[in-house]
Amino acid sequence: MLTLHGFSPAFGLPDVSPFVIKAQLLLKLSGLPFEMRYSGLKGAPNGKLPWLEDGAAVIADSTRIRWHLEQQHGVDFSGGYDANALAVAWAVEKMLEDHCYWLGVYARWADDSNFSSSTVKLFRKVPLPLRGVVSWMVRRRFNAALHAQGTSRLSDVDRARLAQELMRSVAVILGDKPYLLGDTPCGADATVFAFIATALSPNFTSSLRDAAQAQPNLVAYVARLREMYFA
Ligand SMILES: N[C@@H](CCC(=O)N[C@@H](CS)C(=O)NCC(=O)O)C(=O)O
Repeated sequence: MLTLHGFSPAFGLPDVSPFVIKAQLLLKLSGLPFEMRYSGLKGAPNGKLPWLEDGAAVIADSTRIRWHLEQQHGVDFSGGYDANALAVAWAVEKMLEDHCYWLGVYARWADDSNFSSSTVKLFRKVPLPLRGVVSWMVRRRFNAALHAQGTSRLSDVDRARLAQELMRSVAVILGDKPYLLGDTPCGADATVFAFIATALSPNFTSSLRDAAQAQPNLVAYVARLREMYFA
């Protein structure tokens, strides 16, 4: 049995982490039986989630999980598309993981109003006397990462513009197709769903959410895949 380790469902999403949602959807697309375990970061081989247990094998990182499913279980995530289409899909995936991700982290951790109305709920299981200090420490770590990566050094106007360009690009590539590249899903659909669904979470007010909401085909895509895979 395959076991996928994640954080937990939250904010109307299958998981707090878009990378966990991506891995979850890859497993669903693979058709292989698997179970979810919400074990937190304890035991995570590289200190991050998701990670997968497959018998004695331990695989950290959502992209490595995909490669593992392809190499060890013969899963074909190409959807039968050609090399040009798959190159576009790979670029979209990495734009979402390395760019959209940080705009989302900014909305959750740097924005005071979102933090105090929603993000702070992630700490509800921490005993009360420690809750304030633990949430402060985790927030400080995310804000340091946002500073190092650069997203928090931009103005609100620039972040909004980046969010709009990003969502517009994905929306143009998706067009009116049911999946990113056509009539059948490919591996990149797991990433597109995970990151656009996360951006659309109603719990966080942000220019990222506004930019996603401004693209009706992205909103419809997320609703469709949610109904098909996470109903
Ligand atoms: N490249 C990794 C990224 C995973 C990742 O960044 N996970 C975050 C949650 S979204 C995490 O576990 N962070 C915990 C930490 O940094 O302490 C993947 O694709 O799985």
